[in-house]
Amino acid sequence: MKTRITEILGIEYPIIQGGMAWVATYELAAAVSEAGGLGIIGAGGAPASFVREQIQKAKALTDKPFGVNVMLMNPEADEIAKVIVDEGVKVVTTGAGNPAKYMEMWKAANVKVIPVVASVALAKLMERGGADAVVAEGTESGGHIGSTTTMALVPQVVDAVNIPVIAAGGIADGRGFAASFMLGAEGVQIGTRFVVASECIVHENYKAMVIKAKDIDSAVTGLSNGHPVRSIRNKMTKEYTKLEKEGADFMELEKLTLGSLRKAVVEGDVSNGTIMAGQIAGMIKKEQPCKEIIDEIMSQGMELLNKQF
Ligand code: TUI
Repeated sequence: MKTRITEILGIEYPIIQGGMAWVATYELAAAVSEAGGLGIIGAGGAPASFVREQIQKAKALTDKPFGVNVMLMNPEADEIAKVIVDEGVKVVTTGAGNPAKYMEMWKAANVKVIPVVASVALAKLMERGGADAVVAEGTESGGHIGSTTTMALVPQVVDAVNIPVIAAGGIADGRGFAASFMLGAEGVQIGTRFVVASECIVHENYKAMVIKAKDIDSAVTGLSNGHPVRSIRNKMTKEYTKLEKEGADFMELEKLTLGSLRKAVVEGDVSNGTIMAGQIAGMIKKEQPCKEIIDEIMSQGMELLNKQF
C-alpha cells in the first residue's frame, strides 16, 4: 500500500505507533519499525540523556526508520529537540503543545516533522510552519487529549490542509484503519493496541487492565485545569477527581499524574498508578507480537477498503 505517508517516511505500511510516555520504549519502537510500520520512542517526561540512550538502543535493533515523540511540556524539551538532530533521527512527532520553535532546526537537519494536533487551527498553523504531515488525534485517545472526536476532526483537518493527515484516536484494527482512509487520512497512528504488544515492556498488570477494560471504563481527569488526560478508571482517577474538585493547583496535579504513570507502567501498581489508554481498549482482547498486530490490521483493512457494497 502506497500513500504520501509511506513515501515520505520510507515505510511499508501507513501505520504509526503512538509515542506513549514510559510505554513506547526502544523495544516497542524497533519492533513496530521491523514489522513495516513506523515505531516511535516516547520521550514523555524523561531527561534528554535517557532519550539519547533509547535512540542508540533502537538503532542497534533496526536499520529501518523510526521516530521520537517530544512531549512539549517536558522541561528538557529543548535538549531533546537537539538530541534528535544529533542522533540523526528521521522522524519526530510532537504532543501536548506547539512545536513551532523547533521547526527550523529540524527542517534544516532534514528531520520529517509530524505534529500531533487536536484542532483544525493548530493543523493549519503547523502546515504554514513547514510540517511534513499532521496527526489529527481525536478525544477517544488515551493520555493528553483534545475535545473533538476522531470522526469529526479528521475530515475537517483533511479539508483544511494540503499536507497528508494521519488519523488517531479510537483506531485499533482493520475497521478503524479502513474508516480513517474513508475520512481522507493517508495513515493511522495507533497507541492502545501496541500497549499490549509482546515487545511492549509495560508491567503485566498494566496490560491486564487494558485487556480487561470495557468500552466505558476510561475517565478524563484534568478538565478543570485545561490539561485533560484519559486513563482507565481506578483509585487514582477517583482521588485526582476529588483533589480537582477541592481546587488543587495545576503543578501539584501534574506531578501526581506523571509520577503515577511510572508507578503503573514500571511497578504494576494499577490502583495508585495512572493507566493511560484510549476508549478502544474495550476491543483489545490479547497480547500479540507487533508483526501479528500490523499484519492483522493491514489484511482486514485492505479487505474492507476493496469491498464492493
Ligand atoms: O500529547 C498527546 N498525548 C499525551 S502527552 C502525555 S504525557 C502527559 N502526562 C500527563 C499529563 C500531561 C501529559 C500523555 N499523552 N497527544 C497529542 C495531543 N496534543 N493531544 C492534544 C494535544 C495538544 C493540546 C494542546 C496540542 C496542542 C495544544 O496546544 C497548542 C498550543 O498552541 O499550545
